[in-house]
Amino acid sequence: MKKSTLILLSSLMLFSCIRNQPAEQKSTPHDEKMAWWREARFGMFIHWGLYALPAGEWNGEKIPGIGEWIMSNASIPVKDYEKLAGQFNPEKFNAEEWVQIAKNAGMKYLVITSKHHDGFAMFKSKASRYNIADATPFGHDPLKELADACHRNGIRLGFYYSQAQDWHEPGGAFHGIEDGHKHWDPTLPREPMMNYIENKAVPQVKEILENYGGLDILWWDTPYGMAEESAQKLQDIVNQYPSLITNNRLYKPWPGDFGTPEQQVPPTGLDTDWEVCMTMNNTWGYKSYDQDWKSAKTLIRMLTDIASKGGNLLLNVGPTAEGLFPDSSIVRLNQIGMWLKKNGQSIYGTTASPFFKLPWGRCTKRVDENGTTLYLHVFDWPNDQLLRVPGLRSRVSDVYLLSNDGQKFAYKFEKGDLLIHAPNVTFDPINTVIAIKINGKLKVESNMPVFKDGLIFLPAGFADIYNPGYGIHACLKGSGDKAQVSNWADPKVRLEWMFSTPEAGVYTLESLMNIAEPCSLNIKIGLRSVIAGLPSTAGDFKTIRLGEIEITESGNQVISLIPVKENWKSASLISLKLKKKER
Ligand code: JFZ
Repeated sequence: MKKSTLILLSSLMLFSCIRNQPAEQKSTPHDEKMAWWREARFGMFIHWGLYALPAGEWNGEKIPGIGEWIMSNASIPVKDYEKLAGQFNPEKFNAEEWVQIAKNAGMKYLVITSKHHDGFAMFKSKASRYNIADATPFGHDPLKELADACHRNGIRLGFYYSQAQDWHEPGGAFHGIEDGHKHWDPTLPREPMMNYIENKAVPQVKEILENYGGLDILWWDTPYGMAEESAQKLQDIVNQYPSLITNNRLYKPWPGDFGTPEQQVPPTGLDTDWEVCMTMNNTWGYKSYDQDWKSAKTLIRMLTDIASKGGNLLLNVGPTAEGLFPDSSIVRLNQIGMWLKKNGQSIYGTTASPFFKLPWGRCTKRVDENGTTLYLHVFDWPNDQLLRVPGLRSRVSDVYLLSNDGQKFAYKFEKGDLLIHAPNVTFDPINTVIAIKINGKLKVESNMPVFKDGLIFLPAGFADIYNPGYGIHACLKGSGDKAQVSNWADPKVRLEWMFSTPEAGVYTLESLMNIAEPCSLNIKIGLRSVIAGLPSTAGDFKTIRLGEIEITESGNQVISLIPVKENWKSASLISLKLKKKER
């Protein structure tokens, strides 16, 4: 659920009725346009272009970084990169097959690179001859076939278009242009960016919107060097297509229809519509030797996590130069599809969790004319046969296994929590979905941590982990009392907890941590901050005193732990404790 909603709601009242879209709120034309997209929850991203040919290697050298950036990362001269077009002949490309794989994975839409930063159009274009139909032995337009296959199969279609970066054109942008850097190829003459916008980007965007039977999504990217005037020329075209959905990457200050967290899942929901774009390994465009694949379990839980926060997942595939999806991608998509066939009802058309944090998993909800259903996504099946649903204040009419509604669960209320009797069988080790039918209105009392006897305990499982898109990700490991934030090695990772306190005052801080080498943490609450020096704990978890900090106002707080990057090495954390200091 959204952090801002939470703070607002719980500061208004402790006992609250939380709904994602209040019934009395009328839907606007924007809501109508977004309706299918919000319902869809899961789509496929496809990064396909000339870069699939070198597949991560140039002149016999493995080039680090994401595959579709090889031209820039290996500083390949424009004339040399152009030669790839002469070899591009994806004879095994089969649009129907691609769409079937997406559909079978439970994906409802597909977004494909029509032109990436390398400037090569993967569609037939009159605006530039540097395109797949005119410059390759393949000689025709695969996106036309893909569009037809999508329409046949009821899959919504989006095109990615790199409107700013175009490494092939004298007026195109590239990484570093804003800092005055030069293009790596000195033989490419320079022209004003507006020339490129007017002569290539604008006509090509018109082409893709006109020639494919209507796109559902236009996915802009990396607005490097974009002037508002250029962005406006493109937006004017978009405005002629009122049902077209666009992202927030046309021009930095413009929000578009949805936000695009990249390679990271935000720890809480966002105030806008949003879609996480994510790779299954570490590259978007095909790299032959990137075999660092996320497991199906990770991906299924990720989709669930995102849905529980109200967002979409756009999961990437990088096809080969032959036109095939990598086998490792197909295998994972198939596993996700099998899970969704049983449990799709708990993902499609659902809205965000009404709960603060659930130590054992996630929750999604459905509110429709048949009433309200909560879907409990159990990642860690309870050992003590009790699944606790904190602060549920509604009446309940049924609790059952979503994949088999004959499997009912006994339940009772205790001290304001719903306790579900979970038998000693794990139904699905990846994610078991239990449905709760709510009788009447949904009411949930927030289980945000509150001070008791001048003390507050903030466990790892309640932390919001802010990971960087590109960098080492920290994660929650283990469950229950042993849950820990581990792999906290990248100083860009910060941890935050929300809690509430009835009293302003000075608080002492301590934490149960495992610290590899002496380092320091910047700790912030509101406008106050302290730097805590952390000793090495010699490979064990130890209680570390972090100093004291003043909380200047009572009510809801956010505490942040931010590594001091100069000396950060690696740490794990089990909990944080705050204690009110007696005067
Ligand atoms: C962009 C592209 O550059 C990339 O090739 C891919 O298409 C991805 C989906 O989108 O990736 C980015 C965007 C922003 C940053 C890094 C990569 N960034 O801000 O560091």
